[in-house]
Amino acid sequence: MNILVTGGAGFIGSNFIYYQLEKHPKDKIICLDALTYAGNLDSLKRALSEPNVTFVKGDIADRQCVNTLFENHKPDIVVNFAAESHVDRSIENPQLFLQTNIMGTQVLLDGCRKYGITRFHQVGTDEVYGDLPLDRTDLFFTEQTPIHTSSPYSASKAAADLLVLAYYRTFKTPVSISRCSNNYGPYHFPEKLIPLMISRALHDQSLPVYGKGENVRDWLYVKDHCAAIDLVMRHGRVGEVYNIGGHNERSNLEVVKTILKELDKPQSLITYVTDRPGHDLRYAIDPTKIHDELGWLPETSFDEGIKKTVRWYKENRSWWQSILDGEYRNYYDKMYGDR
Ligand code: NAD
Ligand code: TDX
Repeated sequence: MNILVTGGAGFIGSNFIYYQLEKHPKDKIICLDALTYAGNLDSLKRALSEPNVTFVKGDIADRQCVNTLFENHKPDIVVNFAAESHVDRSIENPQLFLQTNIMGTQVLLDGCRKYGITRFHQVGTDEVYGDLPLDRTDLFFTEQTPIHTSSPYSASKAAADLLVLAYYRTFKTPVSISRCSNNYGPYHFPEKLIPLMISRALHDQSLPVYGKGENVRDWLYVKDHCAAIDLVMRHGRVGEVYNIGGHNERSNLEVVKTILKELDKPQSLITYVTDRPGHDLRYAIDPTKIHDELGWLPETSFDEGIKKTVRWYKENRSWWQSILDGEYRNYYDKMYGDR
């Protein structure tokens, strides 16, 4: 089987490639990635030495590049991780999110139509459902929850999901979509909450918590997400959406305090900064469908996963330090300088 993994040099995509190599060593993997600020070939070092992994640098919105890739590599399955993924950046520059997340998805879908595939799998997000109130812990996102987006990022991901479903209905393209809650684990870019807090705490720098730190996210260890995507793209029903989450809800403040405890650093590092505009209050996934249909269950509890993650960041300092020393530093100063 030939599997085209777009965005494979990013956080979840790189973890997914390692998961595939372990679980399906006979399959051939072609990684298409534009290597934006978030793409990092260092994350794929071990994978790229495998004979069944090919890397192609290119943009999913570049039709010529995508068509050539289909002609050369004849993928059976296309799994689309490539995206602009950071909510704060989408508030600064929505246009890029529309270009990559919507137009890019459309170009890939056209490639699938033109050349034929057995499955196009779209890696989606729970953010398309908007948010839930903090005081209604009985409520969860199901696949029937209406789309109700808050940020340019989530709006672009929702538009992409709708396009994917439109290609299924109109052109019978064999698609599936998964919508996952917040991931964490190795190779997570240090602009996102957990790696940002770990890397800053290791430098004894202040930890910028938005608002009062009360917002709740439903955390899933990245390997559990990779296992779920693998099941859906191979065995999930065509035309269906599957929610993925492990019932690990934590407030941001709880997460930051857990990290500080793990690192034996003082809580005085916590600094409350101006809230994110439009900040979603609470995400919480109901994963009943993927469990009942495909038998998926997460293997890693939050307590275990956060320990593993903190250890990984301590042991792989050069991976994130080189990011912090580069262009990213200007972004951090711009984002947090006047907050
Ligand atoms: P990431 O930002 O770490 O990685 C994105 C990757 O896509 C990078 O390697 C980047 O270079 C590449 N890319 C960006 N634009 C591209 C383009 N035009 N053409 C080709 N490659 C391009 O993101 P991530 O956190 O790994 O997220 C992967 C996917 O999972 C995204 O679609 C995201 O919406 C979704 N998702 C993420 C989470 C999460 O918690 N991180 C949760 C649910 C869903
Ligand atoms: O400095 C920070 N301080 C802070 O309090 C940052 C970067 C974040 N936060 C808060 C905002 C959120 O409530 O932490 C929470 C998590 O923030 P992010 O790591 O930016 O993630 P989020 O906005 O929840 O989106 C993530 O999960 C869903 C991914 O980035 C998306 O790609 C995915 O779809």
